[in-house]
Amino acid sequence: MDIDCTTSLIEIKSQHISLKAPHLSDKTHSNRPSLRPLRNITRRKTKSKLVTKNKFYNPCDEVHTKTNGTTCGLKEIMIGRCSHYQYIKNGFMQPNGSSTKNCTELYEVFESAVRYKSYCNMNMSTYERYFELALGDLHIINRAMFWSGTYTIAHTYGSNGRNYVTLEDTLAAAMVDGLTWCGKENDTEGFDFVSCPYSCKDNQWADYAFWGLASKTFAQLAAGEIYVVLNGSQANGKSAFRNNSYFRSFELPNLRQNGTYRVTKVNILVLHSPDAKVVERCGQNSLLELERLVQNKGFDYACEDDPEELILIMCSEHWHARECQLARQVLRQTWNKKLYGISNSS
Ligand code: N1C
Repeated sequence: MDIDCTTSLIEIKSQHISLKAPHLSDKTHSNRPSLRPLRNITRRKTKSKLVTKNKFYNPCDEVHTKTNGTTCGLKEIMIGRCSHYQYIKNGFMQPNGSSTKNCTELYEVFESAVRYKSYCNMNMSTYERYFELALGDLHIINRAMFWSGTYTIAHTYGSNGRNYVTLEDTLAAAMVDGLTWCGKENDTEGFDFVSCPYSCKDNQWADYAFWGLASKTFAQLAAGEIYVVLNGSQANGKSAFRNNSYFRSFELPNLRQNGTYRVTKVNILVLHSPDAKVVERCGQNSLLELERLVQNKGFDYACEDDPEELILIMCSEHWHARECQLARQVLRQTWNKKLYGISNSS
């Protein structure tokens, strides 16, 4: 299955690259661990009811209970999301001729990888069959979008796969995005619904078993020109292209260098938040290192600071930022001209 630029609803020009949002690094719906030494893992926890570890108490007896463990109704949610995905995305994510997935089978493959298994025994091959089945025949041509430190804007601009395709727009990730799960040995349910470990001190790969492989697989599906949205105004001395990022650890190393579906060009978009300090621009510091790595892999490299579309999206949510004031006035005048034929009416 190919997701080609021809299926895109907008025209994509490689020299003009686009994205969204003022809060560049906001993340939502994530239970993914950050790529840090394990003791520093800062996985987001959902607000939960206090649930005690009582052998006979099943927190999921109450509908919609949120715990620190496996999401109640995991199976139903995953199968429901899968069916919904195939219904909704048919057309632009799954062009004619692509195979429809059997959602129950997909869930069962996922479940067999994790149920009754100890979380800390997971590794980067645990979910291989799941990704193979969910994404095996997919190629994302000229539309794959990677990001680091720019979750919100990248997803807004990507527009749920209509413009660009992020990892979360793929079936394999969409089925579990924002959910939590962990297996439990010697248990009737085979899942721990009370609490999941946040890290495994003897096996850091357990923490990346799913999302590490998801990122790696997504990178292997990307073909042609790809887009990477980076944050050039990171706080706390963080660089735009930083060590320990998923992008650097799992995605960049796995971009295809050969074959029909190889990556040809890497388009970097560096964003600077309105009202925030500029920390790095194209051609500076960590972006130089990125350029070197990309070229060593034989890909063309382009870097653009703040493409206009992205400035507009950033300003749309930050109208009051100093940098957006003038743009706002000019837009008002232009629209007035369009509406009334004059540029200065209020
Ligand atoms: O570490 P990052 O960025 O470089 O990871 C981003 C990179 C993207 O291109 C995605 O394909 O890796 C993938 N990815 C996600 O899709 C994702 N959704 C939510 C990686 N991490 C993801 N998260 C959460 O954001 C997770 O908790 C992880 O630790 C952060 C990483 O975000 P980042 O530093 O902005």
